[in-house]
Amino acid sequence: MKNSLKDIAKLIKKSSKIAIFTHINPDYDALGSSLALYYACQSLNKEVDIYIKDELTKTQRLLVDSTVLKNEFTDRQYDAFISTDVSSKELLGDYKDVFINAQTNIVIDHHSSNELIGKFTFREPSYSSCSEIIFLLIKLMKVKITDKIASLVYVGLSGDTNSFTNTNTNQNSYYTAFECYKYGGDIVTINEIMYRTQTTKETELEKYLLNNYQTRDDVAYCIVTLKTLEKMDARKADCDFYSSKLISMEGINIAFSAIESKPNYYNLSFRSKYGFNVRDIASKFGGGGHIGAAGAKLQYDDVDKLLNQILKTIEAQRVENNED
Ligand SMILES: [Mn+2]
Repeated sequence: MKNSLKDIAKLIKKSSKIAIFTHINPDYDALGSSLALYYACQSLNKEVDIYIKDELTKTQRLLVDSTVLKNEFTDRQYDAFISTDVSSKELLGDYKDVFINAQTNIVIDHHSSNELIGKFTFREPSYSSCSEIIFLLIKLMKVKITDKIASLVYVGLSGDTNSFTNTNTNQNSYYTAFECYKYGGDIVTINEIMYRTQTTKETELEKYLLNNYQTRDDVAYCIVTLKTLEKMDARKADCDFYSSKLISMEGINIAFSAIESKPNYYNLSFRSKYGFNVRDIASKFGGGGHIGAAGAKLQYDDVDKLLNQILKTIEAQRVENNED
């Protein structure tokens, strides 16, 4: 059953102890949506904790205060458990059981999925980011929107639209951006950090990408093994920009990266140009996401076979979708 945001706002207002969760390997929208909600609950004098286990990237740490994040779950006495931007149980990581077994769990999301349903669920794929939904929710909660909240919403919105260039960008994306600016969001600094700050490590990783990407017809891809990551002293999250970078290439309609995050475990990240669907491809590997940006995680012993499997799946899916 789908609940209204108004119901959820009321429920949160009634709760005094709240736990907030988002997806593993958090991206900007995961961080923006969960933390904006965290500060909103705090301003209503709620006792609120936010659980994120993954270590944030250097860039992410410039945008959010990582010291408020908790990673050890010891206390189950919350009135409400809320997840933001989480489309499936698996993406809750170590908090999966805690969240699913909670008495009052609330799912707020913008993926077209029905793999995670809470006692209360608001899921609306027409929003380009979950942060936009959280922004509406916060308004319904009658929270005073601070510059900090406006900045976090903007971080999530900008992240999921890739600065308003992904095909999911719509009028509400721009309207929310306008509102974030109006409420004092630090747009200039956020843009500087997200799009104009490249660490030396990122430059090295980009160099690796440009030297090692491959193409097959209109598909571009890059495989990164654990050995390579270790050699570059990098983590999977540091390579998250690979698929977005590759999709911008002329003549490329589908791009992906396969990054080995632990021995024989690969994270796939897909991007497509307008008119091409990568969500259906990711879902063939047990993942999901959006038409233009999707991902999956899987175990595979042989990297060459994995690559073959991905390329075959892309072809098969295109036949099914009737894409040229
Ligand atoms: Mn999102």
